[in-house]
Amino acid sequence: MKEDNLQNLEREQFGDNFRWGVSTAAYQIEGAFDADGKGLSIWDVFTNKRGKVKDRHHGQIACDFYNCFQGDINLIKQLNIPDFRFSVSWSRILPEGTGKINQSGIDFYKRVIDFCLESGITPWLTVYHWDLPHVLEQKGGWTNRDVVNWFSDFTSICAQNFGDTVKHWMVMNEPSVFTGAGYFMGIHAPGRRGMGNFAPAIHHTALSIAEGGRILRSNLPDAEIGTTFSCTHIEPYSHSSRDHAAATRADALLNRLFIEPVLGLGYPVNDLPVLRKLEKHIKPGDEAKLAFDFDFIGLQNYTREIVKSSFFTPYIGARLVKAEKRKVPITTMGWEVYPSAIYHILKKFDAYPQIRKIIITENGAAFPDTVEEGSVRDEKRVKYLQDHIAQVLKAKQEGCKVAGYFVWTLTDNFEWAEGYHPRFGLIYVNFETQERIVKDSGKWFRNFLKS
Ligand code: IFM
Repeated sequence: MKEDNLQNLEREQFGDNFRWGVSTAAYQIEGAFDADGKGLSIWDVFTNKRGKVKDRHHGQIACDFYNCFQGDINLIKQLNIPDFRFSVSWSRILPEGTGKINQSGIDFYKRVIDFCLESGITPWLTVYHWDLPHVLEQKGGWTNRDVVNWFSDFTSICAQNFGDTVKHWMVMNEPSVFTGAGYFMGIHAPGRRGMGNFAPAIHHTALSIAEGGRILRSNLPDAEIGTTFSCTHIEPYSHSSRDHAAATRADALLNRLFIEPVLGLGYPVNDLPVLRKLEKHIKPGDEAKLAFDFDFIGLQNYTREIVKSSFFTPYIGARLVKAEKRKVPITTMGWEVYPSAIYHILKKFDAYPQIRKIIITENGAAFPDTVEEGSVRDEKRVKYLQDHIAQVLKAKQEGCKVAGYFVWTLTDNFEWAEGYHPRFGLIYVNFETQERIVKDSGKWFRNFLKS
């Protein structure tokens, strides 16, 4: 898209029905980790271990959204953002993972939802954003097939308690990240490693996504039901057939592993033969159970990756060529700033006839923001958002079935293994005082949404 088109970027170009929002997740913002009967989650336990999270940061207080939610929802309103995506903490609702409901947990989310509705903001609820109850991890977590039943019960409880007021649902957030980082690489909670953990975690998560969809649909026939996936635009390092094959394997792992089973296409075993290791966890009848016809698919894109063949990388035979080494512009996360990635991802998934509607459920960037004279002049983030929204518009104008865009994220928050260092928010948070300052990016988004 040309620069002059960018200057003219206006909300109206997307049409009246296009959804605009901001996304968050319970553990990253709520704090109040043991308040009012909440049980521990795997992130409460993981952050307590030495060497897991930078500077031993944790989410015990985070943005104190548990106590500050009214102020934060007021800020969403001030920024003219119509839709608010948040997740519910499983261990706040079911401290033991299953069984007895903690009514205070239910009441908290009801207060959040009601306050959104009173403020004219539409709530979008994610059932699971990575914070499994610790007691369930002690029983094997996502490697134990019983998790499908535990998750189903939790999903039913959410549907029954919040379904009368919440009309937009997402079953899970980025399954490839929490299974890959948490059960293969050990860099996210619960910190497990290896294929012996990863393979069952993949299959039980995939079954739970589809089952969660079925439970929400049967309880809430009028609700719009989706689930979200992380997607990275992948390019081979060179024209060599080895690098092309490596890029195909990386694409199967990072982009197709969870989406294709949901769409009824099964796991991408042909392009990623190591997925044969899932076979011993697949029971008769499972293949059909993996599919569910979601109303929308949430795609979350931040960057692209360049992939090189690597004989020494087990299972996948491919490695990512770090953006830092490629001398390209990067964010605090070390991710390349490459706006057309979101366009390529939209085109890629638009080509699947099984997908009815796409929503960009996350996109955003972390940069090293500073407060000067009470302001945060984050022009890199303003440009990042403008350039990415322009790419979404380009895809939409070419007929892509994209129907919404949510910024990651509202306030600076706990960025998992990176702690509080990366700041992704439209709103700056002073974590000592909990003061909020709307950044220039927040002001830009407010004006864009008003237009
Ligand atoms: O903070 C995360 C979020 O929890 C899931 N998607 C990517 C974001 C940025 O890393």
